[in-house]
Amino acid sequence: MRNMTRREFGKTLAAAAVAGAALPKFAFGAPVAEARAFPKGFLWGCSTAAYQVEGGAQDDGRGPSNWDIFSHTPGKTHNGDTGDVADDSYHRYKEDVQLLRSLGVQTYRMSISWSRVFPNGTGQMNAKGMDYYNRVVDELLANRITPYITLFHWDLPAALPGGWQNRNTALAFAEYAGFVTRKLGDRVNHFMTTNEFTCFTDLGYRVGQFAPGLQLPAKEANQVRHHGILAHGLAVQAIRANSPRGTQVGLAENANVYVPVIETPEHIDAARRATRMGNAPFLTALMEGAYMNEYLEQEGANAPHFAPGDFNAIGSPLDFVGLNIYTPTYVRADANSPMGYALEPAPTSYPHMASPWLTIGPECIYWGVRNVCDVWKVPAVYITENGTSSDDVLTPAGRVEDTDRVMYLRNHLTNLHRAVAEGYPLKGYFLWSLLDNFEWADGYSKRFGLHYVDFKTQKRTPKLSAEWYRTVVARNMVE
Ligand code: GBH
Repeated sequence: MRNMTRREFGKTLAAAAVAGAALPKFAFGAPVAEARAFPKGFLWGCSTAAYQVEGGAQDDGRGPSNWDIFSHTPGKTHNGDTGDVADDSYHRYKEDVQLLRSLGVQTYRMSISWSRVFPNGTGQMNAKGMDYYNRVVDELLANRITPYITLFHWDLPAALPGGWQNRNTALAFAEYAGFVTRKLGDRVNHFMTTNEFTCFTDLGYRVGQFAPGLQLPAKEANQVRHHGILAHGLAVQAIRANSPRGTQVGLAENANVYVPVIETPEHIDAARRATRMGNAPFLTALMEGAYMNEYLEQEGANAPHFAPGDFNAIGSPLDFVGLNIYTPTYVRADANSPMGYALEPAPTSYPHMASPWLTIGPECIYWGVRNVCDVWKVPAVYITENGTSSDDVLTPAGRVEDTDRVMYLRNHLTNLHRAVAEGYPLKGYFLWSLLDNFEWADGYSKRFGLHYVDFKTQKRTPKLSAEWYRTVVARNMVE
């Protein structure tokens, strides 16, 4: 190195000082790895559910479920669509595992069709049905993808008398859960009992929009809710009794997510109160091992009946809570209301995604995690579903440019990162969904997949969002 004159040396120092003051720490536009990096070991995955993807409705001895019957009843689903064929994953699961592999995800959340394993719900087991899940699990593991299994994602064996109106259905569920964990527990370490209580209880039995399509009075509908959470609790016990030590048990719940209208202590407090009361029949009851007095008072003579001991099961400690998060509910402090909060309904101008119910508010994914952790101190949380429908168009060139889905996901993951940065015990994220599939009452009219499915040919085409998600997973970071 040549010697510098004093003057040159002085100039260099001055320049460095100026640069130090004026330049940002990182160059503009360059990715900052630390900024939105998820922790090492964070699990990225995709989610599906049996009735929405499998098809093979009558194959190998599967019994009918309430959704087979409901979807085959005229007027119940969009266009009379059914899950008879769906994505035909019953026959194409190997191809679907390769889609997961090409995304680079570490995990896959799938559900089991109860009536494939027990065609009548109880009694005689169907070995061929169980074998299918053995094959899927083995295929996933051979591809180094960890299965997370939901035992009940709404498809209830039709043979069970009275469905969820009958308390015995909860007992039957526990038996089935114990059986499946005995069969898969050597290879599957994570089980979720039920998916979204409100959908298979209230929407099925009170509102009637989902199977079995009943509109029961409040007293009976509240009893259905109770049987739902009892089923969960008894299943937790059955899974623990029938699986190796270390098996992790949780559920997937679409808890109402309350977002403070302004992030100030009073509104944050309101969001916490709303989290307890707004989830009183379900998550609150599980987490606290009791119904809130306010819930019982509110329901009065219509409050559910419960047997002594029910809450021993219902309040069983969980290893994790899975949250399905799509939309926010805004809440504010309100000193005039008995519970100290008031909900803010969305103005008519509030924007939404392709499904009208899917109002946009990406901060909900952060508040969902935060509220649940702050209120109940849960040991671990997963986002077990998050995603959106889009009016996807397959171009002649074979592309789907779903920029709206990418927008939705990017905003949610950015907000989810905040939960990670603040130290909440978030372990993983499952995107809904791997594939376009049978969207319940909306039939095939709403597409939620990272892969476009041509339902005539069953051809899968990765969308722009698949490419985007692959990049997120590879970098373990949202840009
Ligand atoms: C999840 O439900 C489900 O777990 C999954 O199976 C489903 O495919 C996915 O979301 C996408 O919908 O039509 O206005 O009456 C999310 C919670 C509850 C949202 C029922 C739609 C119907 C609203 N869902 N709700 S409306």
